[in-house]
Formats: sequence, C-alpha cells, structure tokens
Amino acid sequence: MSPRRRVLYDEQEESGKDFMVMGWKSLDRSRLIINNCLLFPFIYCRPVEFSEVEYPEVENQRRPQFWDPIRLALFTLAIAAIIGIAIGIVTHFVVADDKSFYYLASFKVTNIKYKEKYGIRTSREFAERSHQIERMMSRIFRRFTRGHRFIKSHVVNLSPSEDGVNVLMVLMFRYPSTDNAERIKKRIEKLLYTSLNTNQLPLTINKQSFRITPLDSKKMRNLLNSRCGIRMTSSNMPLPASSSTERIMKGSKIAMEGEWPWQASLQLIGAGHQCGASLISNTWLLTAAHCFQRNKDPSQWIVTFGASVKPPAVKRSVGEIIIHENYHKDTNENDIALIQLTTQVEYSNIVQRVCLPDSSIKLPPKTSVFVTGFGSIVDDGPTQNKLRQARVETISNDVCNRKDVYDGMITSGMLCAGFMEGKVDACKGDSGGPLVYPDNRDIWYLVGIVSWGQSCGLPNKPGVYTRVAQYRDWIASKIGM
Ligand code: 4AZ
Repeated sequence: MSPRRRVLYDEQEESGKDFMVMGWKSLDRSRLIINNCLLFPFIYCRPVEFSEVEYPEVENQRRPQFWDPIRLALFTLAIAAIIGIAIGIVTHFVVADDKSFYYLASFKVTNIKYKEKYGIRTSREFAERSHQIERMMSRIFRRFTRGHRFIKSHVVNLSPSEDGVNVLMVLMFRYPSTDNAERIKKRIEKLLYTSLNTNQLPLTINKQSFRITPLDSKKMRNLLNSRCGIRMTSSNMPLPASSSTERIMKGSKIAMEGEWPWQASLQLIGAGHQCGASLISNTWLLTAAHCFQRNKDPSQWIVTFGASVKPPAVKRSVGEIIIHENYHKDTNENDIALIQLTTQVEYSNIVQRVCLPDSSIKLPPKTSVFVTGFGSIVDDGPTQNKLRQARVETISNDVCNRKDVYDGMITSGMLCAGFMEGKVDACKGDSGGPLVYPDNRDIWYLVGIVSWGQSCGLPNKPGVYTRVAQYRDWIASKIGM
C-alpha cells in the first residue's frame, strides 16, 4: 500500500540551509503542526509534500522544549496585547455611552437688519429668523458630522448690532463620554470656519465675531428654562414632536412624564381633581373661569404638576384667583381665569411653562393641535389619574357656527377643535386644560383652554376652547406678560 501523502509548509528547502536550532532535520519534531499547517517558526513557508513513511509521527507533535519560558512569556504578552486592544476599540466605539455636550455660541450676522419684533420672543419675526438660523446650523453640522453628532441648535436671543444682528444660541451635540468638551469645541470651530469659506450660506456670519463656550447641563437648562414651550427628556435631550403623534389612535393616550410639563391639575381640597390648568410663568397659570363656579376661595384649592394626579411630582397652594370680569356662564363667553401660586415652582424636565401665542397668530383650519388632561374618557365617566393626550384639528368658526354644528354660538373669543366625525375630543375634567400647538422650531404655544362642548366625541359637536390669542391684552393687564 502506497503511503498517504500530505502537505506541510517548509522553509528549509527554499533556503537550502540547515538551522542549528530550528533546522529542518532537528525541527520536524519540534514544530507545532495543526491541520497540516506549521505555526512555529512562521517564516517563508511554502507547501511541500511528504509521506507518512518518511515522517510517520509528524502530525500533532509538540516538543516540550519549544515552549521555553521566554517564548511562552512573549506569546502570552502578544495575546494579552491583542485582547487589550480589541477591548479598547470595542469600549470606545460601542460600550462608551454617548454624552450630550452643550455650547453657547454667539456671532454677528451682517446681511440682515435688526427688527424691533426680534426683541419679542413669541413674535412671528423672532420665530422665523431663529428658525432660519437654526436650519443653517443644522445644515452645516449635520453634513460634517454625518448627521448623528449634531442634535439641535436653539436661538435664545437676537439683539441689535451696528452692522447687523447679534445671535446667541445653544448648540447640542452627542459624542462618546470619553471625548472632551474642549476638543469638540475645536472641531466645531473648524467645521464652522470651513463651512463659512466653502458654502453658500443664506446668512453672512462674521468670522471674527464667532465665540463658543462649553456649557454644563445645569447652565444649559437654566438658559433654556428662561424660555417657554420647550420639552426635554430626563437626559436633557429635546423631546421630538413625533413622540406625541405616533401614539395617537382613535382617542386619547397616556402621556409620559415630562411630555406636557405645563399641564397642571386644579384640585379642591377634599374633593380632588376638578379642572386642568397651564403653567405660563413660575407663579401663574391659565385656566377656565367656569372651574370656579362652585368655589372661588383660593385657600380651598391646590395645584399639582406631573403626569399623574396621585402621586403628584410637585404640589403648590393657591394665593390668588382672577376670573375674567365678563365671563358669562350662559353663553360661555370669556371663559378664562388666572391662578397665582403662593410659592413659585422650579422649572425642570417635569415642570415647564408653555408659551403664550402672539395676538396675531393664525392657525388655518385642519391644523394639528394637542389637548391634554385628566378628564373622563367616556361621557359621564370618572376623571383619570394618568394624564392623557389627543391630537385634534382646528375647525374654522364659520364651519363651527353652522346650523348643524353649534348654530351661531361660537364667538371670536372661541376656537373649535376636534373632528366632524367625532370620537377624539376633550371631556369632563379636561376643562381649563391646554390646547397646544408646536411651531416649526418645536416650541409649544397655548392656543386654547378647554371650555365647553355638547357632550363628548359626538359627530358635528367638536370641542370648544377659549381662544387664548384673543386674551393677550387681558392677561398682560393682569400679570404684565
Ligand atoms: C366639561 O363638562 C366639558 N367635549 C369639557 C369639554 C367638553 C365637554 C364638556 C368638550 O368640562
């Protein structure tokens, strides 16, 4: 029987030399051979054929003296180094959590003129200009950071300068927590300067005026806390508008903590939740006048915040109640009231004020708006412990005043929202609560106060809300904002 032939890798035949220590003749027993592959030493190997007759015991043989202590130590060290580097790489790119890095940026825009309305943060002019600046920043940083490092920018102030407009804005990025704020700052500056030199931008930023300083999350929060209508998650990330639309179905859905941070529950001591209300400053709330038909004594009322009535996240007593002097319970006209807290609230991710709309705000019919509250989810049902939300659509006063709808009962101080087919609506216990609208910068405005309606969710009987924009002067006359 002819011997089986195998393939082995040999360097000796190539070089023609006989190694003293690792030479072929002395080597065949000292080599580590696995699957016909020679692992040590691993220099200039090439396949050769050999027979089992010539090398009968060559496979799987290991000479103990090959693993002398130095080789063993070097081998162990090499393996440890490889494992160490692999762990390091994995930790850096996968395990290391991303962390938010915040910066305050200021710069001068020279190709626009300052307008007086830029000084009013709820004005359309401020919102439009800020949106344009934020879009530009997003374009610059999204492109260079491949979309995933830049989170958001937010203009906090526009002020006049002799040759244009000074912009103050917060920039938010997410980088691995192992990164460092100063290094990221250098990267941001470089990206911006490159962009200023190479891109056709709609606004001319004066390069010399550009300043950027890292902000810790507390400073960033304090800066944004002085703004209204901003929602944040517990990790100080902006809460996207989509999170509220995705979860809307055929009715109302339970809200997350912090999703509607201006929502309050107005409770009569001993009788529990009566109405909703909306935080508009750290001491003032807006609600409906009809909530106080039963009791107007501030000492009998408390206000709570958070996504559940019990337990509340924050609780305050009421110092003053201001009911609109022309509230008429028969016609529901001027159904608006102000509540002052005895002690101010601290703004947080859970408690935040909503913006009041400019008196000029116009929402076309079918605009998506959101109503929230602890009210009943079926007609004449009990109020709810967990906050609920529903997306509804604005309906013009002309349509709402139709004979088959509310037959002329809708005045200019009222706003209808819901659906003509019914189903999604506010209900008993939602009264006084907010109807809010997010602008294109994702800033939320209180456009309505839940006021009245014929039953709940009936076809052709949408919810009727107090039109807040109509009461801007009344609010200003009472609390100066
Ligand atoms: C109420 O009684 C009430 N469907 C609130 C809202 C609506 C109806 C009634 C709107 O508080």
